[in-house]
Parts: sequence; C-alpha cells; structure tokens
Amino acid sequence: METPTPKTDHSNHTMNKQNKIVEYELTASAFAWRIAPGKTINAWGFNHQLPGPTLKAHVGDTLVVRVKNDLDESTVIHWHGLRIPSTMDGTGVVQKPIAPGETFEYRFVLPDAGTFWYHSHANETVQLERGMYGALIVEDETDPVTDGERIFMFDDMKLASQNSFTKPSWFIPRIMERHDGRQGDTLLINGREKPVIKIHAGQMERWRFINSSSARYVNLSLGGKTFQLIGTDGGLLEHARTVSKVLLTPGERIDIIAGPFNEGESFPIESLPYNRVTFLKPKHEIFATVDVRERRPSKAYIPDSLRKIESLAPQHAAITRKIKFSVGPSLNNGMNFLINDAIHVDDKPVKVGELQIWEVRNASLMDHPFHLHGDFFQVIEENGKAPDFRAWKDTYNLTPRSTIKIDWMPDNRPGMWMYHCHILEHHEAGMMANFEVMTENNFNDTNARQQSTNEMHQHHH
Ligand SMILES: [Cu+2]
Repeated sequence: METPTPKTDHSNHTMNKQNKIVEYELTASAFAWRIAPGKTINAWGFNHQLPGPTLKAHVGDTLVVRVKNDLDESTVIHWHGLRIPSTMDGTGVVQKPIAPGETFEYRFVLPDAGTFWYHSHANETVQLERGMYGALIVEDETDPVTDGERIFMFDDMKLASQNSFTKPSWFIPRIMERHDGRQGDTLLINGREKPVIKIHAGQMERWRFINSSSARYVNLSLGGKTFQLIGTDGGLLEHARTVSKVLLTPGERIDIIAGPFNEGESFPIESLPYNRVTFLKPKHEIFATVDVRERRPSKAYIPDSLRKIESLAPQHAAITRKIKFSVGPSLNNGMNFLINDAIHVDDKPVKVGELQIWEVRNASLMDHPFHLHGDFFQVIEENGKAPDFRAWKDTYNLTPRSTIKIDWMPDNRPGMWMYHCHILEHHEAGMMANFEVMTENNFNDTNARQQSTNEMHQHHH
C-alpha cells in the first residue's frame, strides 16, 4: 500500500511535539484495479488506489482532507473510530452528501492514537464493496518501538464473470444477500489476491489489521503461531496478550506484534472457519503468505505496561438504555433487520457528561457487529460475565441470543450520532439508529417540551 507524503506540512520540525496541520487530497472515482495478474476489476476508490492512500498523522495534529467526488453519484466519508465533531462524522444526517463534481473539506483534531479507517457512508453496500476505503493511522510517542510496521486491510468481493460487480436480480439471491450480507469468494488483502509478504527473521513488527469487508468475518490466524495482541479499535491495551487467533468482524481493528520468526519459515495469514449462523458454510480461507528471509537484528521494545485504561462505571451500575437487535419478517424483502422492533430508528438523546450504560441484546439467531459512531465504549459484561481485560472498542460482535453491557461517556461534542450493525446489508435493511448528544440545557428544554406534549395527549384521550 503506498503512503503518499502529505501535501502541506506546517510543522516546525525543530519541535517534535508541536501539533501540525496535515493535509491530504482524496479524489473518489472509478478506475481499473488489478487484483491479481490478468485479473482487473472496475473499482471505485480514492486516488486510483485500492485501498485508498494511508493517511498518517500524530495524535493532537489537525487532519485536513479535501475529498473531491469524481464519481457519477453522491458520496460522503465516515471516519471510523475517530472522536471528532458530529458535523465531521460523514453520515447523511450530519452532512449534505458530496455531489458529483463537488469537493468537501473535512477538518478535525486527532484526539487518540490508534488504527482507524475511512470509508464511504453513502450507498455503502455498493461503494464500500467496490473499494471506497483506506487506513488512517494516528501515532504517538508512547507507541512501542518495533522493527517495522504494516497495515493489512481485509476485504472480499463478489465478482461475476469478467470480474464484474453485479447485483443479484432474482428474488431468492437477493434475499440471501440481505440475510447473509454480501460475501464473495475473491479475497483481498490490501487490494490484492494472495500476496506474498516478506519479513526478516529475528524481527518484531507491528501489524495493524482492519476488516473493511461488507460482511465477512475474519477469524485471524498466522498458521497457528502465537502473536501478541497489543491494541483494539480504540488504541493500545494495558498489556500485550499472547494469543493464536482473534476474531475480526467488519469494521473492527487490531494491532499485534508479529515475530520473531525463523529464517526460511513460511506461514499463511488466514481465517479459520467461523460460524456466524447464516446460509453460508464456514470455511478456512487464506489471504496471504508470509515468507521469512535472512535474520536481522532487532531494536524492538514492548514494555510490560502499554498504557492505563480506567474503568468508567462502578460495578453493577444501573442500565440507562436497552437496545435490542432482532430480525423480523417483511412482505417486500423477505426480512427486516430491526432495532427495538423497528427499522431505521430515531433513538432518544443522551446528555453530555452523563455516563451511558447500555444493554445491547441480540435476540436473533445470527451474529451482528454492533458499531457506535464517534466514541469508544468498554464492554463491562457479556452474558452476565465480566471480560478478561479492559479495552476501548467502537465495534463489538454480538453472538446469537447474547447480551452485552457497555459503558461510554458522551463528551462535549453535541450533535447527531448513530449506532448500527456493521454488516452493510443489515445496516441498509434497517438495523441502525440515530440519536442526539445534547448539552444539558438543550436536553432539559427538549424533555420539558416532550413532557408538555405528553400531557396534551393525555388531555385529549
Ligand atoms: Cu447484522
């Protein structure tokens, strides 16, 4: 993946820690993209690259991204995982979509270090599927020292003959795609089919994984080798955890330390079978091969303590909101994907500074990755049990018939936000809700208005 140099850099290079303005130009367009020798697709994406350019900045910097739309349809860019003002969140509720030929400037301060990504939030089931995404890396001085860093964006595409994208035209395939999410057999890592990755023996690298597919779950394994999990959606964990596999649902990110490996070794970056309970058969899939070359000395240093993650809520704190994910019948589409028994929901507002404790229940018989915009949460309970370790998350898998309890604190960024299932076809089919973060004054005014409306209704009945 190419990383272009930022266009302008207003930094004072003699002062390392001074915050900079980092600017990028992204142009969305259709272009031919070669995913493998002799295999070219008609992609949609940014700057004729798939994934789009990796945007890189330092925590505290101001990121300015001018997005020009050279597509034939409108688009809008969501900054997945960033705690930025609501007006910059890049959804249809906070922004007029960027029409063909128009340019929009996104501008915001980067408050957190970590592995994030940007992607289309308009006609997502088509635009994201075709490649409208890229990585956004925010660095910090406190990051562990490694021998190198790589970004791996997982994707899959459902291609017909001549490698074209098609929409299912028959009723049954259409229902299936709505039910399962669009999952294809063309597996991509950084826009390529089955690339070979070269790493030196003896070295420890930071690998950042992003699942940018529409619906595919990646049950990540490195040929069964152990690796150290050091970060999740919202940045570093408190301590590295030695694991041999991690489930990465659409939208989720993890950071790991890979290596040291031995010279001559070869192993796959693969997904072990995972049953997310759809019509699709769980399969073992290989995304890439890693070849270990000659040994090089290591300068890596992974401290015992990566950072501190404070818990937000006291134990057994009372639930402030209950959210139900479920599936129900639909006359026109076979089935609807529901939040609290409705589609495309307007949920109640939350107040700035008021701790949120949400119970999110999956009443359906399939998995759904729950995604909250604009803030990180901590999972404090899953099916009544506290998790093994604290982590900041913005996307979390809900297994069938499971209940999680999450907490998060709305800070002073009032405006419209949303939560939804990150299987794009489920989101489109209604499994989403908008809600407002309100300042205390607005919140009280709205509640007073609501109360008087309720009283009026009571008088009428
Ligand atoms: Cu879903």
